[in-house]
This record gives sequence, structure tokens and C-alpha cells, in this order.
Amino acid sequence: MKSENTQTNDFKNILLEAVSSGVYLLTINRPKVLNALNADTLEEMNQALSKISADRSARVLLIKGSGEKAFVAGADIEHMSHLTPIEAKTFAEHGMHLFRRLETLNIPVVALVNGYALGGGCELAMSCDFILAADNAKFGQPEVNLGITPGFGGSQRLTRLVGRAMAMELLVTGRSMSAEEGLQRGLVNHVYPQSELLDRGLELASMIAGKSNNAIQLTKQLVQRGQDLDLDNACVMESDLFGLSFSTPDRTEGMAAFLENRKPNFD
Ligand code: DAK
Repeated sequence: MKSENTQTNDFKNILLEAVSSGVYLLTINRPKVLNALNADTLEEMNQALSKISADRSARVLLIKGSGEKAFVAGADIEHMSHLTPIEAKTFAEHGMHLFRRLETLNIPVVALVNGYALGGGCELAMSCDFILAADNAKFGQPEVNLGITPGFGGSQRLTRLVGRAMAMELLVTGRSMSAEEGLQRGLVNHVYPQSELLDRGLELASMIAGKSNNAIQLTKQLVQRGQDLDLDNACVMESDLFGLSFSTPDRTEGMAAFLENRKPNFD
């Protein structure tokens, strides 16, 4: 891993930093438009994921928005207003592909939602493994107000996360949810004062980075692949990956450390 706070390249719309051992921080950096996502930003995020995937020492990815007002206020409406239907389909496909890539990235991805997470921003946060929110966060899918449907998987992920009835309410009214409501409805894992959000995210990331990477990667596969399987097949998959985890050096070290009454040292 690179040294602390290493900026790994010079993108225009995002910042990608290696902030501590095994921990990457990706910041969507278009604060003048509340970090709205245009095609170039999606492309840069895609490149960032390729970089992270190629780094075998990567353990956790944190994603946040620049500034104090927004995580991401949606797909860039100015950009979308010029798209033809075919271009809109391509834009949606790029976003879908990117968000699916995030969801299946081999390491945990945590959204730090500081402010508005609307439309594509809510969809981005929901594609992360889980969400830590600042107390000023606002979540919603307001596409109905623009006369369009969600295009980056929002109708599907919101339904899986908060249930059909609540998802329908949010989708057809376009109303926003506070961080506190998101917490009650199971969309958000924890809410923190805005000034603490990044530190809490970094603490959590360091804690995860010290655990067994083999076990975490297999666990992410179990949760991601298992949720769309029937229970019988999901349990077969769990037995298979449980068996596979016994082939890893982390299993040898983890069990030896327990028996020797010491902390495990996972590489
Ligand atoms: N796109 C472009 N610019 C945006 C933006 C966005 N989504 N959100 C905010 N901005 C810009 C504003 O235009 C403004 O720019 P200037 O006027 O200063 O040049 C600047 O950010 C500051 O925003 P405001 O002045 O509006 O700030 P306020 O505090 O008054 O309001 C707000 C904050 C977040 C409530 C408001 O900005 C707002 O309602 N923004 C739009 C939120 C929204 O509707 N988001 C959902 C976008 S739709 C698809 C693919 C994807 C999608 C759909 C289809 N296919 C290709 C089929 C996804 C769609 C969406 O995400």
C-alpha cells in the first residue's frame, strides 16, 4: 500500500487517495453542482475501481462527496437534458455497470453520506455495502419530478433495502428521507454529527482492514450472491465457501492465534 494520504492520480471530477494501510477514499469532487454525476465522472470512477481492483493490498473503499452540502445530488440534469433516448440508454448502462461493479468489488465499500443523496446519489449510496450518514443527510429518488424513472437501479435496490411499500411511497412522491428516518428504515447503518463522519468512517475502515481479507472477500460474495438465491441454494453456497475458507492462510493464522491466546496477524 502507498504511504498515508497518497493521491493516486489526477482525475478531474474525483479524488482517489490511499489514506491509510489498505484504505482508499474516493471523493466525488464537483461541489459547484453538488457532486452531480455526468458521463466523465462515471468514467473516472470506473477507472478508479480498476486501479483499486489491481491493488492486492486494498482492503476497504470509502466513498464521499466533496463539501458539506452533498454526497451526490443526482445524475447531472444539465448533462441529461441534452441526451437523445439512445444516449440516455448508454448513460444508464454505464451507470448500471459502474454501480454493479461497486457492489461486486472484492472489498467492502462504505458510503459516507454527507448531505444530499438524491436520484443517482441515492443509487450510488445503495450500491455500496452499507451507509454511514451525517445528521444532515437526505435520501430520495426525485426522478418523478423530472418526468423520468430512476436509471441507475434505484427502483430495484430501494425496494430490496426498505421493502416494496415504502419504496413505492418514496418513488412515486419523490420525497426525501432524513438520516434518522433512513436509520429507522434500515437504509442507513449509523448516523453521526457531520463533523465526525469522516473520522468515524476512517476508524471503521481501519478496523475492517485489520481483519482477515480472505474471510471478508468470501463473506461479501456470500451476501451479494446469496440474496438473490433461494435459501436451499444459498445455504449450499455457504457450505462451499466455508470449506474454501479452510484452504486459506488466514484460517491457519486465525485458529492458531485463538488457541495460543493471542491476536491474529492477518497480512
Ligand atoms: N444536476 C446538475 N446540477 C445540479 C444538480 C443535479 N442533479 N443538483 C444541483 N445542481 C446544481 C444547481 O443547478 C446549482 O447550480 P448553479 O445554479 O449554482 O449553477 C448548484 O448545484 C447548487 O444547487 P441549488 O442552488 O439548487 O442548491 P439548493 O441548496 O437550493 O438545493 C437541492 C439543493 C439538492 C435540493 C437542489 O439542487 C435539487 O433539487 N437538485 C436536483 C436534485 C435531483 O432532482 N436529483 C435527481 C436527479 S435525477 C437515467 C440515468 C440516471 C438517472 C435517471 C435516468 N437514464 C439515463 C435513463 C438518474 C436521475 C437523477 O439522478
